[in-house]
Amino acid sequence: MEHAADTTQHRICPLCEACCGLEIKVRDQKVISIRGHDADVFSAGYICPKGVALKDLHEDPDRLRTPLVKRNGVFEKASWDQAWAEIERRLPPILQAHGRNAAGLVIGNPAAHKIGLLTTIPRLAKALGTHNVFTAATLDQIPRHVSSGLLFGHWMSVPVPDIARCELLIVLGANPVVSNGSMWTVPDFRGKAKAMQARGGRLVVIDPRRTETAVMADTHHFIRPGGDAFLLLGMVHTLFGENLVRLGRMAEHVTGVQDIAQAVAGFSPEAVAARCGMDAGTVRELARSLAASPRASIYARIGVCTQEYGSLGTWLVDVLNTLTGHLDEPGGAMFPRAAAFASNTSGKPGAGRGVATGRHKSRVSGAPEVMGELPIGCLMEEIETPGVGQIRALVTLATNPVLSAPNGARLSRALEGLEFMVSLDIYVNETSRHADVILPAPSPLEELHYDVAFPQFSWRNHARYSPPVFNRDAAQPAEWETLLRLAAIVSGKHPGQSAAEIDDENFAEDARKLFGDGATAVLEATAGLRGPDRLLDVALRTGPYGDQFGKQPGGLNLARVQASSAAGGIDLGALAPRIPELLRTPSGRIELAPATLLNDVLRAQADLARAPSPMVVIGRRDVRSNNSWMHNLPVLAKGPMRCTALVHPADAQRLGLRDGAMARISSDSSQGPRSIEVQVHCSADMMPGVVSVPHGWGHDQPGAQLALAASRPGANLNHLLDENLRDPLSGNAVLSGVAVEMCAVD
Ligand SMILES: Nc1nc2c(c(=O)[nH]1)N[C@H]1C(S)=C(S)[C@@H](COP(=O)(O)OP(=O)(O)OC[C@H]3O[C@@H](n4cnc5c(=O)[nH]c(N)nc54)[C@H](O)[C@@H]3O)O[C@H]1N2
Ligand SMILES: Nc1nc2c(c(=O)[nH]1)N[C@H]1C(S)=C(S)[C@@H](COP(=O)(O)OP(=O)(O)OC[C@H]3O[C@@H](n4cnc5c(=O)[nH]c(N)nc54)[C@H](O)[C@@H]3O)O[C@H]1N2
Ligand code: SF4
Ligand SMILES: [Mo]
Repeated sequence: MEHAADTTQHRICPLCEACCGLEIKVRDQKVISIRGHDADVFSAGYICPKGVALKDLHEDPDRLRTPLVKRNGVFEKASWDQAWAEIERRLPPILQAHGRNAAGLVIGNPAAHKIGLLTTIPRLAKALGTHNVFTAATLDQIPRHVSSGLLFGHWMSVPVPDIARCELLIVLGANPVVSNGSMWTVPDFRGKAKAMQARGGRLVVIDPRRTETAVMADTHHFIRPGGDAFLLLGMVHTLFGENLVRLGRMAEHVTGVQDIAQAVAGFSPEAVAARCGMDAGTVRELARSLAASPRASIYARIGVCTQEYGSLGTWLVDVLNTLTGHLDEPGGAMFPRAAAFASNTSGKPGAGRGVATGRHKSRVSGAPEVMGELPIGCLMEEIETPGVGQIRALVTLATNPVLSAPNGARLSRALEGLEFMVSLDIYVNETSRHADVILPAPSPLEELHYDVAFPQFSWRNHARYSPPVFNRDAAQPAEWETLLRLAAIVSGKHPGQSAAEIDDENFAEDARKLFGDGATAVLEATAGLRGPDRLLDVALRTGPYGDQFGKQPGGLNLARVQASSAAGGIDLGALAPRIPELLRTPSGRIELAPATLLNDVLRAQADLARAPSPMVVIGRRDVRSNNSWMHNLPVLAKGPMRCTALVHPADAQRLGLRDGAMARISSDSSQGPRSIEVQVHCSADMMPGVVSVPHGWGHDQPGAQLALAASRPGANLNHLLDENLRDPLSGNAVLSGVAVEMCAVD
């Protein structure tokens, strides 16, 4: 029933990369309904069940409303002043005694969705001054950044399929019907793919499981997990072998094509067939169809990144799109042009410094830094191993590596050995339970929203902003304020200053650096703004569509984007070609054949004949789940158990597994054997020899405060995986294609 006092608020969903526009009805400070915002220029009313669950998240009794301080091993509710006092008492002395690297910083996935975190984390990281920075990127997409950085000169220059115009889309190791897209912001993938099919286009899916995306595809091929780089090498080989290379407009912008021709010489479709579990004819056909379609692209995601050859595979996808003339072409793989915060729209167009990796290395294993971070698999050894630079104090922001990363049991033990740990989180989860102080983040409905990262990967250009739906409790700071206070404590600067004062000082200093004599005018033009709003205003105004502080009347600024919220934001048009302007490589070209990747082809060559394991495990996502943290929300948690092991009926029969009964899955990692028990579901959608188990479960750990999740904990896939297995180029964890054994539980 409509009510006179109801108000309608518009809000971008902060939960996944699709960034859907929501319409939220509010009465008496309560959410009454959440639906898709039909007028949203970008998502046009699309929504998934997780968006609706924002109501449950906001109301979740387990969500933290006050800081917690652990005393004698037990969390006690504390005031913000008490929490800050505890941090001040315990954290700086550790850094003073042992140096900056004694601190570790771990950043999780939700940070990517929060402007307050993304714009302020660099300040905290600088204040900490540690090399020991870890993020969920090394469980996820860092290989994607490696290829982008090396080829195009910036980590965030990611080509995405131009789905509105393409006629052939090959999807490799991604399930966008369920995940709603990743490193590709594409709400309602299904609707867009259907529209492509209706205009005669084709969707091809390559996945060890006949996924929800594969089901709607025109063609689905199974692939042996971990075999993608080999399939792709075979495809590149075919392009050269059959004279199908057509660089088109890219010809004058690319270097290294001949090096690639030489590097792939040993990877004929026949040579790679066994390694990727596909026949040579299919490999060849895939290459031919990509080459023959005028508007086509190949897109790969997490299934390809979370492998031993994660960087190689991701790079080869870019190589294939380039060699077939689909890079930067309408209907192909194109680069979005974000309205704010994109490094590939700032500085001098067409060339730059490029990227570097390995500027420092992890202390224990010597793993190279990539994008300023170390592989999260190295976190435990850095805490456990004595010596100079040992991590003794840890700051975690919106993360749950105890469930999300391999071997959480070892990580839990390591965390217990820390001298001090502080977490910024909304829950006492399996990771933050180990903290000495937990600082609560507000409910997402209590924060303003503008996506910093995802417009850089979006299917169409847009600018959208949401104000907070609710006011915060008077004592509850915004996340950016919490981070600035934390940064002040560890740097010893700004004693006694409020977050607002610190922000004003920081901004004035940055404005002087950035605008020189123009700083005063910028300060005046943004007076009245603070925190992320002020940074956003500057980013929009100086961005590619900006008003340039009045020089481009009619251009974007914060006020204009804010004013468009009820109308569903501002549409900035279809993707348009950006090469060479986008490039930031030293040569000003697409450096298509970086030495590190050519070397990695040699590693693959040496590994070409590796025999298959009889049974390997892969992951799975479910629409009603989000990594490790939405299992406490009633609207999502209801219904059948989602943490199940899918196996092919023939495997079940061979192994004596019964549908619906429990099975033990065991692995033999570098740290010894480990096993979990999961309910079996027989499914002909699985490739024989492959078992699929979702990640993010295992909520049976003592001390976590997630009552509903604990009532159906599920098993932790990552307990089986090996923290020491990773793609050496990017540091990304190997989460897919790991050898396991299965047997029935008596
Ligand atoms: N085996 C396997 N493991 C995987 C994956 C896989 O495919 N297979 N996927 C990996 C991927 S892609 C990712 S991104 C990682 C994710 O792993 P993580 O980044 O470690 O985190 P999440 O499981 O998403 O948990 C995030 C935590 O942030 C908290 N949180 C939620 N919202 C907010 C907020 O607004 N502010 C703050 N401060 N905290 C908040 C929640 O309490 C939650 O516990 O998991 C990875 N792990
Ligand atoms: N509902 C829901 N949505 C989410 C998330 C969630 O947890 N739940 N997580 C979000 C996050 S953090 C991310 S990063 C994105 C990820 O988004 P996607 O990359 O689309 O993720 P997945 O759905 O895990 O799809 C990976 C696919 O790779 C397949 N696969 C596994 N191993 C291999 C292999 O070796 N080769 C090939 N070719 N395929 C393989 C799997 O079967 C699976 O279908 O999803 C986001 N969206
Ligand atoms: S698809 Fe993602 S962004 Fe859209 S409503 Fe669902 S969780 Fe939110
Ligand atoms: Mo992710």
